[in-house]
Amino acid sequence: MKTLSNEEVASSLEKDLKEWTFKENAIKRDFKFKTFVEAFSFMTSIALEVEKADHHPDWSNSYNKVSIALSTHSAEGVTKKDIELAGMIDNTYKKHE
Ligand code: H2B
Repeated sequence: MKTLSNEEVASSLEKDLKEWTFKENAIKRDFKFKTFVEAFSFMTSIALEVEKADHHPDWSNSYNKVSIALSTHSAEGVTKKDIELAGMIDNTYKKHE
């Protein structure tokens, strides 16, 4: 799969993914919850979906915070799959916040 150009990534973020930033060849967003259980339940919902799609986030969790970076490792950059996954993650967040 081919990577998107910097301009293509920037315009996708501007349009639908306003909370995401583009840095270090990945798109990134930090999420915050009231509790660890809420953060972990958000991650669990995402985990089941990404496994089905066979496209996985790079992420970390600290108590009630989850930091996510998306890139396509095999393409060494951001592809359409990452933009789609960011949209799915935002929708999941709306159900969990
Ligand atoms: N996730 C991401 N983010 N990038 C990949 O290149 C990738 C992946 N490759 N999940 C998948 C799994 C690959 O390893 C399997 C074999 O399809």
